[in-house]
Amino acid sequence: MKTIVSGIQPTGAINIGTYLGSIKNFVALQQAHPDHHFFLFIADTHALTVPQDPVKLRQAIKELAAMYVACGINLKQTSLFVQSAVSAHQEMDVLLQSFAYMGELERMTQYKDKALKQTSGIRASLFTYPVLMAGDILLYDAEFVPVGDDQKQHLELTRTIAERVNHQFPDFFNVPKPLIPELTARIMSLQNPDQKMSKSDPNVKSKILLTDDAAIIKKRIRSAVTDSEGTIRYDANSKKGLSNLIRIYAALENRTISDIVKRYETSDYQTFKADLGDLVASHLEPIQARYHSLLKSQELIDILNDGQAGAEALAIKKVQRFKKKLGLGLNR
Ligand code: AQP
Repeated sequence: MKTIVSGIQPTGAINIGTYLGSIKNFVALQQAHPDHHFFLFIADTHALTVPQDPVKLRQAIKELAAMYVACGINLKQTSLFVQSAVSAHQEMDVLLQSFAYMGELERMTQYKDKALKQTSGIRASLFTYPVLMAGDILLYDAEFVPVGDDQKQHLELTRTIAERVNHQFPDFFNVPKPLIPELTARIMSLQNPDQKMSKSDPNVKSKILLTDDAAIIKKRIRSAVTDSEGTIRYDANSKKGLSNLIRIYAALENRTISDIVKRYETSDYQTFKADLGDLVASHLEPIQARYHSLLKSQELIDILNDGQAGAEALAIKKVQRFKKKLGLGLNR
């Protein structure tokens, strides 16, 4: 079975950056790869790399699961589950710790960035995060891993770890390939276009949440930082804010950047922003309706239970085979 793996951390409400960089692509990928099975998980263990309130974390897990389904993933082709419920992820993490080197982990830019933002103790799990991520992917012998730009370095390390294991035990892991969306690899903050739009950004104006109502969405886009030139054209260096909005527009309409620029070349920023506000709001409306009905339903719990069973069927066997290869236990 050919597989594609991806996860999202339940570290806050999902914004349009994660949606365009990750979730929306799954739906397209599922149509493009009908012969592949998708393992999509809520990366709750990863969330513990920074402090979490347990009550909020549990709620965020449920909300993320509902959002995945509401965004239209094809459940016939997907095992959707909570990472911590499949203990093979933790086991694989421990085993792979012995195949990653300190120097490699020290070079990870996400670790360095996140460590800089911490005011108190930096957790060891933040440092070893990429090893858990490697385990998440290698457990299912993923062929592809759809990721945003920020996860590219972690995926390269996953490939290195897989190749290191394969050197000792030929062909044990499939070496996964990243799938990085061209247009939406990095959706930027609406207030600081030098920074990625992030769940953990405390500035509410920096992002559009998938649960925001139409009035808030339009307000956020109206107040998005652009420039004073006043001409609608794409330049990711000198017009970062406007170019970010153009990318969001193009991705939602499944069009190219030049289609959008051409359409608005004689318009002003106000008109463009008003149209983008309408587009985002109407795109999210059906997703929000499905999300709210799923949140309260038994259907969501059933989907997660089925997903967990599907994931365990593969993951447990892979860990057992790995332990045996490594010479662990007595293999009675
Ligand atoms: N702004 C973004 N643009 C494009 N892709 C993005 N992704 C996240 N933000 C953007 C992609 O979504 C997937 C899930 O990401 P994640 O939640 O596991 O981790 P993250 O990248 O650390 O996301 P955040 O929002 O920045 O979370 P916090 O604030 O908690 O650290 C990944 O494929 C990611 O690339």
